[in-house]
Parts: sequence; C-alpha cells; structure tokens
Amino acid sequence: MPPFMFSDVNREINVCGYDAMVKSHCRMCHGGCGVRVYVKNGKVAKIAGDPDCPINHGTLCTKGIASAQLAYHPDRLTHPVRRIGPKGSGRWERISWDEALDSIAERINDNKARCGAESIVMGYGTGRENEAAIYRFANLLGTPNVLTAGHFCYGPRIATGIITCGTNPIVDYENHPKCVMLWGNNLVISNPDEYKGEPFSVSLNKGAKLIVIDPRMTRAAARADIWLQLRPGTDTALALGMLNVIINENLYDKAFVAEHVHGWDAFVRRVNDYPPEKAARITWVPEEKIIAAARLYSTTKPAGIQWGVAIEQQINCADNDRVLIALMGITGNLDVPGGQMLFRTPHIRNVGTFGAHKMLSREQAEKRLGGDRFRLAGKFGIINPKCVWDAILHETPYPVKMMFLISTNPLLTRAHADEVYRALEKVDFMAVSDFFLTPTAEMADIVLPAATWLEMDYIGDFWKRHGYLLPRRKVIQVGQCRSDHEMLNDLAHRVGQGDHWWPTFEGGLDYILEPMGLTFQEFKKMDFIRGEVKYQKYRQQGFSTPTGKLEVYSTLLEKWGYDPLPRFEEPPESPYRSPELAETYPYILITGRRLPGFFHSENRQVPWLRELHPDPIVEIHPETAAKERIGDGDWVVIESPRGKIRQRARLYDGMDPKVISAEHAWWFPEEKNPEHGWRRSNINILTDNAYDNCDPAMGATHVRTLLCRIYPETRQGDDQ
Ligand SMILES: Nc1nc2c(c(=O)[nH]1)N[C@H]1C(S)=C(S)[C@@H](COP(=O)(O)OP(=O)(O)OC[C@H]3O[C@@H](n4cnc5c(=O)[nH]c(N)nc54)[C@H](O)[C@@H]3O)O[C@H]1N2
Ligand SMILES: Nc1nc2c(c(=O)[nH]1)N[C@H]1C(S)=C(S)[C@@H](COP(=O)(O)OP(=O)(O)OC[C@H]3O[C@@H](n4cnc5c(=O)[nH]c(N)nc54)[C@H](O)[C@@H]3O)O[C@H]1N2
Ligand code: SF4
Ligand SMILES: [Mo]
Repeated sequence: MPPFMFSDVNREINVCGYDAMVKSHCRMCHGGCGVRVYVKNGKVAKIAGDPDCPINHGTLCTKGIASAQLAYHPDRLTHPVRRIGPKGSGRWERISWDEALDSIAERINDNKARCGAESIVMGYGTGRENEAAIYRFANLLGTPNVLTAGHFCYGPRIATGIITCGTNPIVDYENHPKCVMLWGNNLVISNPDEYKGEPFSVSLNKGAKLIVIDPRMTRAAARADIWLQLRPGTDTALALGMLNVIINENLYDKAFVAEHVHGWDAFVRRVNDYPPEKAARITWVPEEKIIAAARLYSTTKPAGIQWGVAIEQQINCADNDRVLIALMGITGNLDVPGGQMLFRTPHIRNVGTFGAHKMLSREQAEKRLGGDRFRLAGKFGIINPKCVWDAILHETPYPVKMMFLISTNPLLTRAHADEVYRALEKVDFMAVSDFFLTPTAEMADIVLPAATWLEMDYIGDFWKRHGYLLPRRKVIQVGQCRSDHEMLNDLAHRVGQGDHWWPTFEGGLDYILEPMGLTFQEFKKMDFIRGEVKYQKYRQQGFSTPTGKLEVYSTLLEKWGYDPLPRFEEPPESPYRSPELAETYPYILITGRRLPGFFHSENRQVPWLRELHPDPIVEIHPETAAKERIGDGDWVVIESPRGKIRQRARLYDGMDPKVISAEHAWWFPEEKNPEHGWRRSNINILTDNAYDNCDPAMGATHVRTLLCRIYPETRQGDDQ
C-alpha cells in the first residue's frame, strides 16, 4: 500500500438522493474506522463504513452506525451551564462561553496563586484524542497532576513496552500471523486502541491457529484451537509456566536471545520457579493444556499476542505486560512481518512533544501525586486516582482544590465509587466538559458542551502506535458545542499561555503536522498517512532501552527499587489469600467485560444501542444459580465488603461455577433526577482502591478480580 492516498471526498454527491458525502474518521470508541457520512438538508442522514480505509476496510460497529443518534440526542448539552443550587441539586442556569471560560480561568489563576498549580487536577478518561491538548495545557500551567485511566489501561502497555523493548508491540495483521494468542482481550467486541476485530477475523479465516486465555467462553474462545480457562488474576503464573516449557524444551530463538536479550540467565532462573505443574495449580488450567499452548505458540511462526486490559487491571499489571513481551521476543516474533511490530508513527509532533512535557519544571514534576509510591507510573506522568481523592479529602500530601474533568465519568468508572463521590462533593471547584449532564457532571460548578467526532476537524489516531494518521472532517455543528482542543485553545489565552497556542486550533493541527511539511488543509485532502514500515530494526540499531536489548531483566525497574524480574503475586482478594473473607464472599467476581453498543458509561441514552441491551447483566453459572436459588432473568444483589448493587442474572455455563462476571459503568439517564440511579447497578461501588492492592510499580487498581456473594433481590444476604 502506498504511504499516501488521495481521496475524492465528494465523489458520491447526489448518489442515492443525499446532498453530500464526507469521508471522516469515527471516534465513538477509541476510534479508528474510516466512515462515509451522508448528509441531507444539512443533517447527518446515514453513516457507512469506508472500504478505502486501511483500518476497518468498510466495516463498522453498532456504535459507529448510531453516532447521529448521539449527536442529535435531545438531552445533549448544547450550551455552557453554571450550577445555581447545591452540588447534585440539578439546578443549572445557561451562561455564555465567555462567561464560562472567564470563570474557569479566574479559578485557575486564583488557585495557582494561592495554593500552587499542583492544587489543580486536570482529568480525562480513555483515549478521545484530546489528551495532547490537555497535557499541553496542564504542563504549561505547571500542574503535574493529570488524572487518567492510564494507571490500569493502556498506560501500562506503553510504560512497560518502552522500558522493555522501546515501544508498544502491535500485532501485524496486515501480514497475517499464523498463530494468534488472544490474552485477556475480546477485540471482536472491544475494537480497542490500535485494533479492530475485522483484520483479526480475516487472519483466522486465512487459517491462523488461535489460543485464547480467558476465564469466560467468548466467541473467540469458542473458535480457538486451545482455550485456557484460567482462574482470574493468575495470568503471570500462566505465562511464566509457558515460558518454562518453551525454555526447557528449547523452543526459543537462541540466536535472538544470544544477541538481543539482556539478563537471560537470571530470567531463566526465575522462570524455573514456575514449572508447568505449579502454574497449573495456581491457574486451574490443566498442565497438559499449558504445555500444548506453549508448544503451539512457540513453533507456529509468525505469531502475535493480542493482549487486553484484563491483565492490566490487576496487582500483577506491569509484570503481566512484561512476561508477554518476553514471550514475543524470545520466540523471535518481535518486529517481523506477521508478528509483533514496533511500528513507527509518521514524522509529526506526537502526544509527548505536542503535550509539552518538557515545559513542566522538574520541581513541579516532583510534586506529582503518588509519583514516589508508584514510580513506573510517575515516570510516565500517570497517577493513581486514589492519590487525587486523598489529596482532596485529607489534603495529603497537599490540598487539591480544583478539578477540570474533560471526557470522563469517574463516579462510574473509578474503583470505590463511594470515595470518589466524597471527593467530588468536597472539592472546592469543578469544571466538566461532556456531551451530557452525567452523574459526574451533576457534581460540577460549570459544565461545557463538548462536540462529538461529527462536529470537529482533527488528526485521527494521532496517539496510536500502528503508524497510521487519518483525517477527521467536521460535518455538522450542534448548538454551541465545541471540541475540547478548541475550548482549551481559548482557555489557554485567558490564563497567560497565549504565546504557546494559536488564534484557532487549526494552528495546532498545522503544528502537529509541520515536521512532515504538511498543513491540515493539505492533510484533509488525503485518506491517510502512514509511517515508514521497516522490519527487524533492532539488527541495525538495537532496541531503544538502556542496554539496547530486550530487557527481560529490567534495569530501570531495578534502578527504581523494584524486582527487575517478573513474578506472580496472588490477587489481593482471593480464596487462597483471604480464606476468611471467602467464607462470607465465596465467589470470584470479574468486572467490565465490554458490551458492543456501550462504551463504558456512554450510550445508555442512544435508542438503537439501549434497545440491544436494556439492563445490566451479571453472568452466573447454572450450578451456582441453582445453589443460590437464582433464576435466569432474576434481579440479584451482588455484594462485596465495600457495598451492594443490583444487576440481572443471566445463566451462562461458559465460566467456572466459582466465577461471576458483572458489567460496569451502569447509570440510567432516562431517570431525570440528578442522581440518574448511579449507585444502583454501578459495579465500582464494589471494587476496592486500597494502595496496597494496586500494582506496586504502575498503581493499577485491581478491579478485575475481587470476592463477592450473590443472591436474589427478594432474599436478604444475611440469611445465607
Ligand atoms: N470495574 C471496572 N471499572 C472500569 C473498567 C472495568 O473493566 N471494570 N474499565 C476501565 C477502563 S479500561 C477505562 S479506560 C475507564 C474509562 O473511564 P472513562 O473514560 O471515565 O469512561 P466513560 O464512561 O467513557 O466516560 C467518558 C465521558 O466523556 C464523555 N465524552 C466522550 N467523548 C468526549 C469528548 O470527545 N469530549 C468530552 N468532553 N467528553 C466526551 C462521555 O459522554 C462520558 O460521559 O473505565 C474503567 N473502569
Ligand atoms: N464496545 C466497547 N468497546 C470498548 C470499550 C467499551 O466499554 N465498550 N472499552 C474500551 C476500553 S477503554 C478498553 S481498555 C478496551 C478493553 O478491551 P478488552 O481488552 O477486549 O477488554 P474486556 O472485554 O474488558 O476483557 C477482555 C476479556 O478478558 C477476560 N478476563 C477477565 N478477567 C480476566 C483475567 O483475569 N485474565 C484474563 N486472561 N482474562 C480475563 C474477560 O472475560 C473478557 O472476555 O475496550 C475498549 N473498547
Ligand atoms: S469500532 Fe469504534 S471507530 Fe469503529 S465504528 Fe465502532 S465505534 Fe466507530
Ligand atoms: Mo480502557
């Protein structure tokens, strides 16, 4: 495929009775799919996949197709509002953009002068492509505190990828792997980060072998050659057991190891602590299956490991990622066609450079909340959310007085929601930018109306590691909604950062593209740009790590005071680690399996998507259901030491009877009171965020496995 492609944007004008067709780039999830947006009478009339797009080849998911129902939703916030009653009262008045931004700027300037810039926390949720502008704003302001989901999602992949092999290795589906190991990931539904389900499915149709590591029988697991149904939270032990087989059966790439691996002997000694029979005992996966999977993966080349967030939301987060990178490397699959690529992005200003990380002084960077406790996270600018709640609630190590949350709904998406609520209730001033008055936005002082992807120009997939950039083209304007980058550009001028921003954000887009010698207007005429694709770059230049090698023994973790070798730690709440707790809470609860129509707490108000999935569903094995006297479709109570919530039971025998799987991020926007039922079915009422239960290096909160009990709503839990 050529590195540039030019599109004929309006070639289908008047086709099928539409007024225009605009090619753009969907972002109802992490984004990525090329779309054709058909316009009639100035409104979006239809959205279809763009067959010319190298990411999705014309396919789309339900969320992409339903985008216009989100954009034109009657509940959308279409102008800025200011709260006029107590927090959570639901009483708002309409204000102008100037009033809103002036008020936010005044609070920023005032807090910075009185308590230091670190008392202001900027926050965003999962990748919405506004992060570069948010970091630029925060760094120029002088606050090191940007609250994200990065402690337990994607951030670990970036951080461990960089310290282990220089970047995040991506499966090269374009060159069709012969074997895919799908590890704690369900990409046919989640289409996460750099990936879409379609190229994965095409590789399977072309005959790739499939190994699935998942406690639940997913659609992919049903297609797998080998399905390893592990006990949740035991992934590191499983991977170390597989490494043990690969090393002791001499199935690894000896030339690669000899030339390009740092710390091999020590690594082998650690791996020898995990013979497959021990891994089998820990993980509940039969030993012969571990051996078979290790042999299949290491002898079928090229092979890719498609890994997901399930292994990052654990106490073993960083080590989980590191053992998988070790598996990729020692089997000779790193940076080879059809294996695991270290792609290069086009020559542009990336999130790091645009984000102006270098403009944050060392003195301010050292004040990053939790930076001395979770040192791997701290080095990558990532903070653990509890550190922010503690700074608000207990003013430790210093007070946080103000939050500006842009595209995140932490009441639904962060662990220990009761504590999150207390923090939002206490913080002096909070501004939010969102499409709707979410339960989090209801706690704010000022809420700004954000633009959807249909309402903005941008450089799509800017933050990703697959090497593609695709233009997002503005199609419509809804009310007074504005994109976050335009909003921040305006706000920056009001807090004295004007010299580093532009008259409009198109200047920022030009600045990002400048190293390529392109303007945004020129880029807009293209379908995509791709970075140069080169294989086995390490042969000439080594890996971009301190030793120039793949660091299975991490010199940086060692320097920062951690074990340089991966090891398995029992999950903080488990039948083995906390047997007394398990007497009252006998089941292992996993949370947050992705649902096709929703994106975390989003889209509950979009008719096409809610119709597909009206209620929160908890999966429970039929044997367990019988024991607990639960019928299919019953409303049940799920309870942990932190609290209880209700979801609806679905009997499902694709899991171990001791495992329960509940959905996350449920609220009920159809309930018009300001609470919108956010406590009732929110799984994060049940999850824990104690520091000791987080990954010690990354600060990942352990939301994937905890202990629970479950019983019909009509019965009291205490009767059991
Ligand atoms: N228990 C449990 N909890 C989890 C998870 C789990 O598996 N289990 N998963 C976790 C993971 S991986 C993640 S990444 C987090 C996600 O956490 P969040 O990112 O906080 O989740 P969302 O619910 O998607 O919240 C995004 C909000 O931003 C709004 N929004 C969307 N796009 C834009 C935009 O462009 N601009 C603005 N201003 N607003 C926008 C939406 O309306 C929505 O209210 O949740 C985490 N929480
Ligand atoms: N439609 C939709 N798409 C999304 C999202 C969404 O909310 N909705 N969220 C987006 C975000 S931010 C993210 S991070 C990605 C995540 O996307 P994925 O990584 O695909 O995440 P999940 O579907 O949550 O989990 C994948 C699988 O992990 C399994 N699992 C649970 N516990 C364990 C465990 O301990 N070990 C192993 N090996 N497997 C386990 C689950 O059963 C599930 O099938 O999806 C993104 N895409
Ligand atoms: S997978 Fe994501 S980018 Fe693609 S259509 Fe669905 S929501 Fe849009
Ligand atoms: Mo995520």
